[in-house]
Amino acid sequence: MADDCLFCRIIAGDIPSDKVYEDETTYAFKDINPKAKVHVLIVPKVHCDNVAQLAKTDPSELAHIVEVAQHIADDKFHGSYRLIFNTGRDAGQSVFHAHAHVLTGQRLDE
Ligand code: IU
Repeated sequence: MADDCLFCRIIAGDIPSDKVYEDETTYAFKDINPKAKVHVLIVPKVHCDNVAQLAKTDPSELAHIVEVAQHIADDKFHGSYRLIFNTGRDAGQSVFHAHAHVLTGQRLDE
């Protein structure tokens, strides 16, 4: 855990969050500034800075995050969803703990 990392502190329960899913390696909670009817952030419990680093250090956890996204979308919107990993400040990454944005719960093709 990184003490200065917001998502590490959320995972530890030091900062409250609206939990959607949790297992041994992964935590998911509602984004505080939702961009869709359902907007969930899925994060690995072990700190790493971004998805590229996660793919290198723990590819099975990255695959697991996709499984969790599918599970959420199966539950909320017949399996359709958008999965986004902002990577780098210039791409809009503002929290430097790897996380997937899952957007679902509504049509996104219009
Ligand atoms: P980004 O890809 O690093 O920009 O995503 C960070 C997200 O974290 C962003 O969508 C914020 O709304 C969200 N967030 C949050 O859910 N809870 C918080 O306390 C903070 C940011 I700060």
